[in-house]
Amino acid sequence: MKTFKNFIGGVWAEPATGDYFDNVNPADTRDIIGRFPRSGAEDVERAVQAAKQGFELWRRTPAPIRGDVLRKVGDLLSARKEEIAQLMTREMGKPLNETRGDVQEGIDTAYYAASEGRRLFGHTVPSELRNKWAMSYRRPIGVAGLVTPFNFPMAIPTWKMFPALLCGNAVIFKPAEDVPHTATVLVEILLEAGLPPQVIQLVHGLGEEVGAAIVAHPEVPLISFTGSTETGRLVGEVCGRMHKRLSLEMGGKNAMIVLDDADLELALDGVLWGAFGTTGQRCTATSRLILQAGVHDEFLSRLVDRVRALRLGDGRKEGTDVGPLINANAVAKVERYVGIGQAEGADLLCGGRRATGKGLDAGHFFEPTIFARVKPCSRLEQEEIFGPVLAVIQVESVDEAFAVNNDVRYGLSSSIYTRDVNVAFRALNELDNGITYVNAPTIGAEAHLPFGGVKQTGNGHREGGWEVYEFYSETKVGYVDFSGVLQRAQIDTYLGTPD
Ligand code: UN1
Repeated sequence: MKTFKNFIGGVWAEPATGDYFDNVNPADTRDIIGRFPRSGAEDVERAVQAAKQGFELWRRTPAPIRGDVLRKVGDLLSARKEEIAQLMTREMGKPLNETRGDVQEGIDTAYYAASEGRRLFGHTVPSELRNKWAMSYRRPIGVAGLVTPFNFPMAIPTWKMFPALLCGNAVIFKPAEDVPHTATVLVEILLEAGLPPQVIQLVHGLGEEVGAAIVAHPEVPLISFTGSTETGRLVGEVCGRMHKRLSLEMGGKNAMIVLDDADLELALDGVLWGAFGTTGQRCTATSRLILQAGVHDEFLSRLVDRVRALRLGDGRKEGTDVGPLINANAVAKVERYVGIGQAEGADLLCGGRRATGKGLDAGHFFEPTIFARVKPCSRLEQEEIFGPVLAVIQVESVDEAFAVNNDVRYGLSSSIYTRDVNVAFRALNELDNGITYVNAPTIGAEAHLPFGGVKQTGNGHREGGWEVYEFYSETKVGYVDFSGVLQRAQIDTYLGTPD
């Protein structure tokens, strides 16, 4: 079995701890992909010291040149897209068409970042004084600690890493322990593209050990974390105490609203993809379906037929619709919520148990599950499950649908199916989410638009698009007075000093 290493200080390095963990294929737990370092605080310390050196070099590299490296990264990802998708599916389970999309999101992010190297706009504005210029511009910050989840092993690390690098920061990358192989390949590609080796450090291991050490390190001023709201709260507490700049992307309980006038066939395709794509393991997953009374029964019966026909299996096999959950803990959590749903009196229409049978017994498979007659404000309706469980709520009116959508503590994405343009625009205005889709499901964000949510989904920052470049850089203002005399702002112009 292959043993993998960290990348610290410009070399592939064994962990100071001497410990390793197995990386297991969730579709077949007998298939071990390799052993990866279970690193500790000493590895993080070495990574930070190396990254500080990398930062000194990289921040002096002109942004367009930094962008050229990222363009090359995009080219290399494109050339190896199929091979990387294969290893990603083996490592985290989702079907190949999804891992191909995940790599494509990384490619899109790379090319967008490359182009940003020739923008990174500041402002030049008029000064209130004569012969004086006033402008703002962007500077890198330092070492960025990036802690990423398993569900998008390529896209999410690239969302963070490419803007961080483009802005001139050095990076310490701690990928989820379920997907260390994809992370290793990504770092190999960055190096092949010409990134100076000290600029990127890869430290494998567990969140409680490596992630926590990065977050708490005084010389890492910038932290970006995607994961659960519970862990995000701990990260936020530490960063708050230490005055760090922090971007959090956390939970979701995203709803799709289907109104009486909707195109039902379109909405059916949408909910299948939104709820059961990635086995429901997306922060953008459709985990609630809000049906207006006029279409409720018909839509549900058609949906249950479609869900029963979904094919579970190894994502590398042609024809697989739904892959496994990521690990045994995820299965246990989903089982727990099925129990909660039943105890709360919701109707279990399909699924609700581990999937067994041909080719499934050695993997973490769970049957796509639908609960109907779910009560607003019940736990099943409120809490993030991160699995293939859809909670259906019946409503009478548009107003009630909007109220149910908004009455959760999360606010990532929402979706509405209607043919009424006025209602569609009302939804854009009134749904409390960072992203609202009209006539499309709750998933499918594109790399060049800001991504993130309101309420307890985030802390006000956005990934993707133009906004993320503000997170990874500091605004600085420069004033140049070329008048040759002392000019006093707020005073000389307004107190009548002559020309
Ligand atoms: C996530 O759900 O964790 O919008 C990220 C989407 C993807 C990214 C999802 N582009 O579904």
